[in-house]
Amino acid sequence: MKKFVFIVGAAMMMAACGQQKAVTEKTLSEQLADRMQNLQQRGYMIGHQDAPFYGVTWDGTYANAEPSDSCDMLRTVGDYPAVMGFDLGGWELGDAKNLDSVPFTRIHDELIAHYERGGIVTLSWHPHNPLTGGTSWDVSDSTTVKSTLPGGEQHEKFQAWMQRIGDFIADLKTKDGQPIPIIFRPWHENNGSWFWWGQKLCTDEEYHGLWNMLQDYLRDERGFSNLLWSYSPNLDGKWTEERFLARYPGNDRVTLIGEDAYQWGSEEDFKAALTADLDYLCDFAERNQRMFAITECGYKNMPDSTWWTRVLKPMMDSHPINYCLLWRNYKEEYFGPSPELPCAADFKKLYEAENTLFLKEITDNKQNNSNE
Ligand code: BMA
Repeated sequence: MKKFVFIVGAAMMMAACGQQKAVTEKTLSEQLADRMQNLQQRGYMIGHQDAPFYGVTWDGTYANAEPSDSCDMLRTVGDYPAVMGFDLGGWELGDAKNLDSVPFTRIHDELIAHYERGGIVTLSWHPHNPLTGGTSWDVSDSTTVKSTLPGGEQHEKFQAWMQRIGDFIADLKTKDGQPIPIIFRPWHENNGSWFWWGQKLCTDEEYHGLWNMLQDYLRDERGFSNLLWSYSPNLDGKWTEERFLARYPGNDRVTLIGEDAYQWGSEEDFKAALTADLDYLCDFAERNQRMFAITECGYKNMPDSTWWTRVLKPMMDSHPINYCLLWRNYKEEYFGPSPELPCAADFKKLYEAENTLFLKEITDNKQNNSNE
């Protein structure tokens, strides 16, 4: 059993009583930000993408699957991830299943279920290429972003896509009809050039145009004050302030700065790049009073059974990060733990560490900070 820092909890309860009025006036996304900041005083949360749908040895995506309790993290350590990630790719076309074959009805239900069990939820979006009809990864035409902007040939189509995304978000409500606070993370990994909104696929102005168009629509036109906006480029290794700022949407548009960081090559290269990026981005976040998270992470098919505590954990321990979301587990490509894998014992060590937060450790805190 882990020890909790009761002093922090007591201080937060006192603060919550003293500021009852201020707290009730905050939007759902501001309340979520407060909760995340409070949690960060205890450590960082661990998350997992698509946790309730499939895993290394099981698949619950079939048509009439029951809401699942087969989550690989739960099977490995006996607790759910604190943060669960879900993806909307395909919804823009009206598909019944997302790009990873998960029925949208299940995404809707499991996102709500995780929030209702006290967890934190995040949505990403891998939309199709509106110009070519290909996937997010279709980078064959560098005018795609431009085509979605006002005056562009795909602008009308893209507006319809945004409307569909808005309709999905509007449906994410608790049983008593309350909207769910969601970390929303569009247009990610934009410093790479593998998505149609990537570095070489649009100018800085076009990228800002794309970001602002989506945000202005969802936040202002549709009025979704439950979305906490996350800007999350990819592992870079050589950020400069000038280059980071060139596509940063701005403090008025971003609450959480993130980075997607996978080890693809050598351990040495990964450590050097991530350490450099965490040094820079955590400092940027602090200077700008934003939060920071590793918004996607992993080492594909985990070839190293001690990676969690030997490689990743020391870098997270030495930087002020809010959470780390491991990417999805499925049988051909997995980034999280599973009891059958050699890395399971090491993941249990990560779980046992005092500064790593899973669902059970964040749910008491939720009660201290909620308005209900
Ligand atoms: C990528 C891979 C793909 C997947 C996509 C969206 O990183 O995992 O297989 O389709 O994310 O989830």
